[in-house]
Amino acid sequence: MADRREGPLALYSTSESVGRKFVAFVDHRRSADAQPRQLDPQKTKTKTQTAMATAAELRAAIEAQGVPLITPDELDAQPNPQEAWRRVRMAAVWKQPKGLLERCGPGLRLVMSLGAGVDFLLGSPAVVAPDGQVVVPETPSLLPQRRASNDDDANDANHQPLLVARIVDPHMASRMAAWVAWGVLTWQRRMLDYAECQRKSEWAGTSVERGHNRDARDVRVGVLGYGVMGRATAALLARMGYRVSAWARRGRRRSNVEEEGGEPGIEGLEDWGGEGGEAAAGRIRVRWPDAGDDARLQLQAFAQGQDVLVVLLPLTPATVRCVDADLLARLRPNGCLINGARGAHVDAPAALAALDGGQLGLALLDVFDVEPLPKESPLWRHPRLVITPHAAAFTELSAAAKQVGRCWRATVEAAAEGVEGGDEGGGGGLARLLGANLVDREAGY
Ligand code: OXD
Repeated sequence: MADRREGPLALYSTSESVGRKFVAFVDHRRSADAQPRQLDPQKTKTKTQTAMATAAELRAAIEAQGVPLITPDELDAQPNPQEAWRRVRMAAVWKQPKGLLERCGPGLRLVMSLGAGVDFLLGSPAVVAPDGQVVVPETPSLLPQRRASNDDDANDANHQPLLVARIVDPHMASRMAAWVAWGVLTWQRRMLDYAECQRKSEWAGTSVERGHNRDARDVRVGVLGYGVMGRATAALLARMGYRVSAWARRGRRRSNVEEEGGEPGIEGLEDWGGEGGEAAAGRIRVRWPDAGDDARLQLQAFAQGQDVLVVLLPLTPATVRCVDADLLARLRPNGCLINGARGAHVDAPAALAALDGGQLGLALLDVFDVEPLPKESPLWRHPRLVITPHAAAFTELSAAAKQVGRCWRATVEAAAEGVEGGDEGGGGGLARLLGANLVDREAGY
């Protein structure tokens, strides 16, 4: 058990399943060794073998970055637990138990998600699962925006911003893009039909007998969400020749685009900072809602006539259940739905009905209201539904650990320099130091 007598601390709390989200590059000759495996972050780039990490390996990799991680139990076992909790400056968490962060003292400046999503931190509305059960997100913490810097004096001037950060892994984005492309191809090239024929050892007299090849240039793909994942995915699909549009939740100024709120922008991809900084050949039509009009109507207009709808949005109160029967009805018949974001984006019974009625020819889902997907869920069994277990895009362990290390150093540095508060970003110097890892709490990502 860690015995930490002085200095700032980083609270570490994860759900049991945290390791499942990460892959580590390991020397396969040693992977059968005792647990935890020896993962040398310096060597990870030279190995081609990947393996699922364990929670212990994640912790070890973060500690190797110099982050003084400490679990709640270890904090409670300190000689002076109350004082130890007050020394927590940052919390690195994944689906932490409810009420945990509230135990930290006012010195807590940063809560960092050990994943790409932060909905479990910012709170998302309860949703109704396909079986009618109301699902309340595991940890609707609803982190306060600001915390008093002094327990006895909670006046505004003494309130410090509580910032939220997340992991941003470009490899994760390209993994997501590949998973989506696989789904689009599975639908476009009718792989489920062929697989069924193969099972029956029969082509003749089946639906594929007079099949034709549909070209990518005839397929319209709408990507909902134009963040790190959405951009990588749209770029890959555009390179593959699909007619790609993207739905951004708000306009963003990029170096090569003139953005007019609400106007459809045509964006070249030169600004895409994906892996290798490669410029893509295709063009992507990017739209976002005009503040003046009903965003829902505009989303419906975006979905109208698409063949494939890909969901890569953050989960916020504004996006929960955004894919419902009405939106699916806007697609061209026999369309395709792909969800790599959160289960709560999609009204699953509506998706099942659309599959039954032929409005959808295929749905590919990686995320569900309840994970792991309960055995009794009808989503296991529909013949036109392909499911994966939140496995579309794992995070690379060493990249995640380095980012946690960087954010930790930023937190300590900002505290030492007294540059935490003050400016319009609400986080002052720390917000700047966090860079791409910083979450815009209002936007929800
Ligand atoms: C993840 C996430 O990182 O879903 O896997 O947020």
